[in-house]
Amino acid sequence: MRILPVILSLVLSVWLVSCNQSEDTEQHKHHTQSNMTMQHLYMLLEHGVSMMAQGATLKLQGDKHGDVMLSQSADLLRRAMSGPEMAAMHKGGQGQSAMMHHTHDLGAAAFDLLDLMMSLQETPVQEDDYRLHYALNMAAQGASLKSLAIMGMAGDIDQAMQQHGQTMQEGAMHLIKETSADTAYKKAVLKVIHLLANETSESMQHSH
Ligand SMILES: [Cu+2]
Repeated sequence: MRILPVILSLVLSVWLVSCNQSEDTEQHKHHTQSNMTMQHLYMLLEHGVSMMAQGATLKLQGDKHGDVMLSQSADLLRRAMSGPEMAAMHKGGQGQSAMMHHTHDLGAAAFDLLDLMMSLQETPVQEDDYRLHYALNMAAQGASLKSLAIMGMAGDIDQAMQQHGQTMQEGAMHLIKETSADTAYKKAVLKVIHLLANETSESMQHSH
């Protein structure tokens, strides 16, 4: 007759452990899901910056499509930074993460730069500006490759993407090496490039 309580307590403890595990799994799923959303928002932002760089170059050349690209970039930036996903993450307590801070720093710098780009006028070739736009695009594309790699969805190829992303960003840094921030415009472009090339998004990988 002693066996029954033993069995009961065993059943109970197995049940408790499995509940606990499924709770952990749920939590992990939730966490992974919001990391994934965060990376996607960050990628939208990176794409917006890449479009800005190209739009601004077209605008300097007097091409009207430049304005279209700049306004589409503005839509993308707004979608990423003030959409329902961002609001939900802040509500869920993720507003203080390093990744979130970095994303908002980048978003704010990108909006500032976009304002300046929108008032660019067609000008005779300005080597510096073209080089800066080129570097900005490279830095954004490099960051985007790295963001995709960080999500770890494609096995070994992620490593190659991460490496090429890094190469693109180093290329961007090399291009701007001799550019001095002697105008507000250059300063704004350089700021976005530096934010893109900074490694903060990598810390996401180890945060869970
Ligand atoms: Cu946020």
